[in-house]
Amino acid sequence: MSAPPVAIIMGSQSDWATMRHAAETLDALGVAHDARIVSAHRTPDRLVAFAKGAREAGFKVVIAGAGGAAHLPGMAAAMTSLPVFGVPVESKALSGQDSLLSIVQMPAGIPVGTLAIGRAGAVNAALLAAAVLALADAGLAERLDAWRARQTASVAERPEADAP
Ligand code: RP5
Repeated sequence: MSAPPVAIIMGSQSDWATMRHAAETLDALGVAHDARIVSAHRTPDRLVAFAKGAREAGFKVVIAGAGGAAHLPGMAAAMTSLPVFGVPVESKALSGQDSLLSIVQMPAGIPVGTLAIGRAGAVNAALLAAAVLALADAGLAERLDAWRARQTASVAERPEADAP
């Protein structure tokens, strides 16, 4: 059986609080996905097996979230030519700046599309994954446009005085 189009991988269970926002955004767009814990440091063999087999398994896009010394997105990208979007998870020690710099500064030749730190990055990674898949899926393109139109319609013209 072919894998769903999007793989969401993360370095630890503790990353799920961030990465669930990618999963929820894909759910809202009707994009099937599989979320897995794959640590570059603690489960390196699992990472190799996943990344080397991702295309053959049927995945089309990989979203990889990690924090701290965040090697997961880059190492995954080193072993698959599928598009890899990296989400820097907000770390306790350095507020995710360590994660961001670990993910974004890839050497030329192995790209990782790096998103913002934390929830915004997870949501946007899902939206980018959907945009890539929508290139070959007219129904998804319509759902993505509708998602964006709903977002636009939800923005008030003026702030509520007592809202946070
Ligand atoms: C990274 O180390 C993970 O991606 C996580 O963000 C960070 C901390 O992991 P835990 O100690 O919470 O498992 O590999």
